Amino acid sequence: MKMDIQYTSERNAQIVISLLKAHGVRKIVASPGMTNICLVASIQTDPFFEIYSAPDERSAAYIACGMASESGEIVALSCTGATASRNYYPGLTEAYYNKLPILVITSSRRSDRIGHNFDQVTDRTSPTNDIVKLSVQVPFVRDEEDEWACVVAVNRAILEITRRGFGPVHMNLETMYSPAMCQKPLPNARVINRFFVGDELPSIEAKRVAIIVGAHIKWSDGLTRCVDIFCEKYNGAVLCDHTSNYTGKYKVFPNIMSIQKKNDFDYRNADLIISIGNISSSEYAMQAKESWRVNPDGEIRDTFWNLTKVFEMSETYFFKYFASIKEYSDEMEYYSTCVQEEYSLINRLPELPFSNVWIARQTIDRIPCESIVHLGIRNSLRSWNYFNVEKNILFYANTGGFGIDGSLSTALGISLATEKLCFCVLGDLAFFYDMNSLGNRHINSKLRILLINNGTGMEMHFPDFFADGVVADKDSFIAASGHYGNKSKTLVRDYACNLGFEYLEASSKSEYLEKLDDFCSREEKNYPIIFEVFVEKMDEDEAYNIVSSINGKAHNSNDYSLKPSERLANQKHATIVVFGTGSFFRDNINSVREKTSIKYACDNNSEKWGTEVAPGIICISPEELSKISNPFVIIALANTSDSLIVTNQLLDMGIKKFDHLSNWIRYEEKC
Ligand SMILES: Cc1ncc(C[n+]2csc(CCOP(=O)(O)OP(=O)(O)O)c2C)c(N)n1
Repeated sequence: MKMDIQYTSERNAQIVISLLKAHGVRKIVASPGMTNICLVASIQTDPFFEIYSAPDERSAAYIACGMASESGEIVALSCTGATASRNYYPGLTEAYYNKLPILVITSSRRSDRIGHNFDQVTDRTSPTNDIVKLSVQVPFVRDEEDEWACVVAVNRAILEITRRGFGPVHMNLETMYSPAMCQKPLPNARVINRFFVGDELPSIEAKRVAIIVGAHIKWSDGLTRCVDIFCEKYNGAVLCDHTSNYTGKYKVFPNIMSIQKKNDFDYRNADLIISIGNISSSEYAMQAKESWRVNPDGEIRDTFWNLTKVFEMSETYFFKYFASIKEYSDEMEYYSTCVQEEYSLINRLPELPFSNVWIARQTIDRIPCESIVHLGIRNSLRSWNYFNVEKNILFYANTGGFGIDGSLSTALGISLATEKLCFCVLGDLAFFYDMNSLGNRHINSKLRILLINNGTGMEMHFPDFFADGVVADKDSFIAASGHYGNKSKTLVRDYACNLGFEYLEASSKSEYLEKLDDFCSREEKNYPIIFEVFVEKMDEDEAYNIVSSINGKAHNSNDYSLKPSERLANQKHATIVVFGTGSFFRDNINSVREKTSIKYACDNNSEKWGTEVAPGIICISPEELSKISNPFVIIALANTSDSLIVTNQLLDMGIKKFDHLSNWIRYEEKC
């Protein structure tokens, strides 16, 4: 007889259970308690698992050691709060030094309660060094980002147990004691796998492959060749910005497209992303279902929220292997589409005001071949990334920490380690932050600094960015305008000249172009140069606006950083459905109607289907809801547990745009 297994409504526990199954973790030693009820109650009826009970946690951990060493399988432990997990220490110490595959799942009420005299809530956020290889938190899921964080953390924890020699790993699973055990079937959580050199590697079925390169050190010719051949065989393209330093045949520069307010370009439609390199300042809004990460560090880094495979190996090994198992294909359709889109947009770019973007456009092709350019965080980096350059220039930016504090020092460091010309482009806040480095006695004549002085931190001014929606006055404290001589014409000049720099200055397009040849000259100079360019922040603003509107305007349909009522305003094209038709719905329906027009109500109770639950509002079934295109669901349930069940139900139906009416009410009460 098929058993009717029901799982907890707590999403984080569902994710743990689903991934235990996906990674083949069957054996569990459970100790008694309250906070692990949701987990244990769910798995005890699932015949996949083989559960043993051990009332004493100290003994449980040693039992797991014995089972793990004899079976060679991963053995999971489950315990509750109080001092339960403390009693795992002796057994885990044994497991750590004997490299036994044990997964410790400690359950707990929410970690926010640690240290506030709540009974049994102990701190498990930093375990002793030699009891586990890794410890992760699996918090209660309240939104999409929590869910993503749980999926990644649980995959990472399970994969770590068998990586680079076995060993115990810990996860702390939060609970809210949800009584509902009505989830069936168990929703699948995204599985991440890791591959090593020598493993049988998976095949690539994707029709279009986007290789996305973050900040990357200089490429070897061998790696460039392997990637280019890979692109020719798999209909691939290399999506990158300057800091990627890729100079091969299949380079696409999508920043000019991805910055568009209306980004409806086909470059986004790759089937697979292969991610290499480090942190990038570029976001391409890809639509790919899946991403793979290739890096010798083998870490789980889910930059695109859809990671399924990590390849712990060199990039060259990876691309060479995949290129070797496939014939050439005639199709380079993906690359040609991307490049056509990129160039057609660049060709439509109108004249810009005198600004960082205008300067980038004028200057990038004038930088001599074989130079090095260091781009300041972040307006300079962004502006220069709109424009591709077909020359051998090496680019750097401090994208590791994104600080504005060390651009000049880093550029100086580069100039000390090369014979090449070194350019540094940066804003005034970044310049003054680090200007003492210009007095360093090792400064040399290879250094050329382009200072774009707009008298403010432009990042905080741009109309589309977060700060704009928050406050009107950004100059006073948000963007730190007016400091450092407030665009003084003499401050930098005198400092630079006194330190032996050649000083150039421009306040208009014509002045800039007049001096650009000198600044970019290939000729060896006797002095380092500072070229200070004074631009107006209004022009910076306008230039950004023009660049980001070449393809027309559009709005963001699902911006989670907005207040609840603002989110509604962004759902103009969605069909609004209220889920739940009980008393909470009846009490609040009028106030919801004041904010938006409701198309339907929906309920799990079949008796309500087809009836008018409020004047003019018909109740539909969840099945009917799943057929509506572009729904936005307002969950009208006061009880957290019920809301959770419906949240899970919607996610399972593929509906990701929803909000909780209770949040709105709380928000309005606060205001
Ligand atoms: C050390 C540090 N402090 C603060 C920030 C936040 N931040 C990012 S960009 C930016 C403004 C930089 O202004 P500026 O250098 O004048 O360049 P602009 O944006 O005006 O071109 C700030 C303050 C940061 N990245 N690093």
